[in-house]
Amino acid sequence: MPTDETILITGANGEIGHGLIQHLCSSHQARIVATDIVPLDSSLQAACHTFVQGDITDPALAARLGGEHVFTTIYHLASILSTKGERDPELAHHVNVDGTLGLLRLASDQSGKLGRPVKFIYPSSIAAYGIPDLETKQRDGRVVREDEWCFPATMYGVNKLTCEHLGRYYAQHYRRLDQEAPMRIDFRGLRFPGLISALTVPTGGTSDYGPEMLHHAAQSKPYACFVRPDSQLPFMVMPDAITALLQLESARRENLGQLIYNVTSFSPTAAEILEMILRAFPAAQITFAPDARRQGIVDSWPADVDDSAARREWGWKPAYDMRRSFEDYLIPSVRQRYA
Ligand code: AKB
Repeated sequence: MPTDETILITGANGEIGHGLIQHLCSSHQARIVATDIVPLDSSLQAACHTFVQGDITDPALAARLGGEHVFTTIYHLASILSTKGERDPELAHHVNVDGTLGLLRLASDQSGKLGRPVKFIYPSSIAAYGIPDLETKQRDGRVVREDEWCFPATMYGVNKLTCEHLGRYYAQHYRRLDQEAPMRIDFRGLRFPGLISALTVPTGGTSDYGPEMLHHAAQSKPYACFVRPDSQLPFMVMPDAITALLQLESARRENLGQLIYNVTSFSPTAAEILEMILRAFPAAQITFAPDARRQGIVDSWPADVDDSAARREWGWKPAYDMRRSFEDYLIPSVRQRYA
C-alpha cells in the first residue's frame, strides 16, 4: 500500500482493533488514524499517526475526523456486542446503527474529496442469522449461506443486518440531492464467527464462552461456562480474522460478486473447546452452568456457515484449523501471557 493512504480505524482499542493495528503497523506504510471512546492502549500508540478519543455517535467527532484527514479506507470496528446489546437495546441501536450511519456519510463525503470511492470495511457477524429453534438449527441450520435465515433474534444482530443494508444503500443508491454526481463508497462486509484471541479477552459478546474458558484455564481460575456442552458455533482465531479483513480490503472490486461474505474456520461444540483446553491445562476448573438467555442466543446462531463465496472470489482460506489454532497459536501465547 503506498504511503499516501490514510486509514481510519474505529473501535481501535477493541479485540479486532488491537490485532489489526499491530498487523498494519508492521506490514503497511499507511497512516493510521484511530478512534475509540476510551484512551488508546499504550501498546498501540506508537503504531498510530493520530488517535482521537471520542464517541462515534457524536457528529462533532466525524466532522473533526473528516475535516483533518482524507481517508482511503475505513475499518469500522466499534460496536456493542450481542449480550450487552440485549441489556440495553436502544443504546445498542444508537451506537451500532446511528454510529455506522454517520461513518457511511463521512465515507461518502470523503469519496467526493478523494475523487474515488472510499473503501468501507465492515465486520458483520453470525448474529445476523436467526434460526427459530434448536431443532431447526440441528436439522436445517448447520451450514448457512449468506442469504438464508436472516431473521436475527438479538438487537445486535438486527443492527448488523441493518448496517449491511445501509452499506449497500450508500454503495449503490445514495445520491445527495444538491449534487449531480453520486459519491458512492466501496462497501465490503464480512460476517465473522466467534473470535478467539490469545492477547485480549472480549466483553459483552455471547461467543465469549470460548475465549473465557481458555483465559480462565490459563490463569488457573475457575470458570462456569454459560452454555450447554453440546452448543455449537463457528469460530476463528484472531490472526485469521485480521487476514480476512486485509484480504477483503485488497481484493479487486471486479472480483467481488457480493457485498457481504461469510468467513469461518472451525465449528466446535463447547465440550470440544474444553477438551482442547484440558489437553494443555489438565487441572482447569471448568463447569457448565447454562444461562437461558445467552443459551437462546447461541441456539439461534448457525452451527457453521458456508464461506465458499469468499474462498472462490477473493481467495479466503483460514490458516488455522482447530488443532493448529490451539496448539500453535492460542496455548503457547496464553502460556506466555500469564507466565
Ligand atoms: C458476539 O458474541 O456478540 C460477537 C459476535 C458473534 O459477533 N462475538
